Amino acid sequence: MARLVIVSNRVAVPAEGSGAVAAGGLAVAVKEAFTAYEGLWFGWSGNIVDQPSDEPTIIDRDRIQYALVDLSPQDHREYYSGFANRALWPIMHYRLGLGAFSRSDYAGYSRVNRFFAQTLAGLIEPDDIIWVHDYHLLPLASELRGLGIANPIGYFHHIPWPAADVFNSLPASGDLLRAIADYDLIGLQTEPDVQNLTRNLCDTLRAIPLGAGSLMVDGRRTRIRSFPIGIDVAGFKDAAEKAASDRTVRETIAGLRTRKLIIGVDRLDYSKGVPERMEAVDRFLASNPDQRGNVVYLQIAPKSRSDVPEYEQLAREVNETVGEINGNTGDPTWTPIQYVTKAYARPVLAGLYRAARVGLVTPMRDGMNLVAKEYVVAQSGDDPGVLILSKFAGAAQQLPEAILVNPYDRFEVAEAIRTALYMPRAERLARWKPMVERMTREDVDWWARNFLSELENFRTVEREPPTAAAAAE
Ligand code: GDG
Repeated sequence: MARLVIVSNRVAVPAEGSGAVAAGGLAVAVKEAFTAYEGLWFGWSGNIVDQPSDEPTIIDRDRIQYALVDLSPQDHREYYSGFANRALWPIMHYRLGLGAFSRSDYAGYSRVNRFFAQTLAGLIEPDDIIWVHDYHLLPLASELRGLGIANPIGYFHHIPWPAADVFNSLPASGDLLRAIADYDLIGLQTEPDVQNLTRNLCDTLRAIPLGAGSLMVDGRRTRIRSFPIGIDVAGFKDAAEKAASDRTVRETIAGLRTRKLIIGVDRLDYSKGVPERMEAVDRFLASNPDQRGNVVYLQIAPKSRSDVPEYEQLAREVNETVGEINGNTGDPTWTPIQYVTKAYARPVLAGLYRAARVGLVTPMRDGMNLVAKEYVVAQSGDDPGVLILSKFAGAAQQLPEAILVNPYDRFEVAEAIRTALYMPRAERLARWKPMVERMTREDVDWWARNFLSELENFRTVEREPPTAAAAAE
């Protein structure tokens, strides 16, 4: 059996004896990817220690080998909280005003990528294929190539790839564009993202298009394609069906009485548009006074990246917005917004999605957005709810039957809530059916197989020799 090496910033090692990988987006995806391969998963352990060892900690569990490295406080601050989450994340999500670039953070980002490459290189065998995940590791292939690693290396970018003018506002953008071309295969979530990166490589680095997504960049051939990530449809559907017996789900439904439930589920991140969505719900209640007391909006938003100042600020803003709306609009018998920052177990989440008449998924930008897909899959086929989805989420490309909205326009979102609540069953069914069918066909397994079969092709492809110009550099 060939070996697949997965590399991600954070590695989720399952508890001993659990027999499964930890739940959560990347962990589920990785599990699918490993079904056809022997697996090694390399990345950060989550531990911050004063003197990280150069030797990874190796853990063997359920057919997968985990190789974990620790980070120093400085690494964590500069590479993770700094460059990855205060410079790359906002820029990739079109939030130029929130981008905080610092040279020392960028130096830390480059240093940790080099450290990952040096530690990983010793574990690579000649027949391995390597699949790197996400924006923390853009320069990893370039570092590995510098150490003589010639194996096929693919990269999947989970977040949006912005238009060239936005990306190029990042002071390190030129270096990062050159580095990314060292991957054999670059996977993005959507076709517009593919066009953004391709155009940028062509305009900025004079890359030459070779057809079918392949490009020659600085004498190296790379391929850029969209691979929209899917979810574990069978598992999620099953959890949603069984969740009716769960206590939290039962009590939430009982507490609603005749009220209709509108649900939002997001990591507390400014890209997800949580305060903007609350303002839209407020607008809806203001212009539909007959609905006061008849709907409840439940927002589940587990805290995330709390050591990054922009996230702290967001948490405060959301608290204030919730307080203001509930204070101004609610009464002793009815609280319009129920807001919780604790994380719920996946089966509970699935049951709550199923109980909700409206799924409100309105990120300002999102690479894909798995919540939109989970909401669709969790619905009952007899009486499905309605998905309201931001047109700036990658998921909108695969879910055009949702009510698509501009999340910046709270009047439009308020109107969509009204449409969703009054939508007749026949229309709800007509919209839901094609979506659930597409999600079932294009699930996480489909995504992983597509990416890996494409990456496998690079085993056999003769790498293009460098052009004379590139060799002379
Ligand atoms: C990145 C990209 C892309 C949320 N609250 C709870 C909980 N969640 C789960 C959801 C969903 C996941 O977290 C969030 O996934 P998203 O796709 O919505 O967003 P990101 O975390 O930003 O993910 C995104 C994704 O990567 C995959 O490529 O789609 O665009 O930004 O699965 O259900 N899970 C549990 N309890 C919670 O309270 N168990």
